[in-house]
Amino acid sequence: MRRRAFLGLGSNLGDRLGYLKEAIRGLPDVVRVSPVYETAPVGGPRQGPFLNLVVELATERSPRELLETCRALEAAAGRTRGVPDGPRTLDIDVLWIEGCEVHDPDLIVPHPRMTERAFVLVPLRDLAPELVADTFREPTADELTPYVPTLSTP
Ligand code: GSY
Repeated sequence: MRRRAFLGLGSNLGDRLGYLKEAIRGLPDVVRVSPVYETAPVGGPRQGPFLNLVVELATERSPRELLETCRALEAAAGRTRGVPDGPRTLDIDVLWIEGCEVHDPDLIVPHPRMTERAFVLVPLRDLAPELVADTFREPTADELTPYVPTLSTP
């Protein structure tokens, strides 16, 4: 059965837009891509700004298959796992999959921190306003203020 699913993508190292574009090319079953936002880093050491976006899929892949695809794309982008929450060429998180809940040590769906993160909620709301309003929470006016989509489209 094809399910609606959302992935959150971010990059703050090297050719940020290039890494995001390459990842989108490598993802299966893409339906739509949100605008790209340049966002201040949340957590971790001092580091440069991220480019963030959300991708919608209509997919038959399982949550674990999606996680494996995300990890493979991160590795292909040269992602290294050094400093916790440090700068990265590519980060892909499985955010939400229609009708699915997963509570594994290495995979929790819906993503447990997504409602704390305006860099997820804002582009997700662009694609699925009803899902954000009904299932998660609307970003506040203060959170929305710095969120101006960049001119770049992946
Ligand atoms: O969890 C995703 C990686 N990440 C990000 C991000 O993608 N965007 C912003 N703005 N801050 C972040 N901090 C971390 S960790």
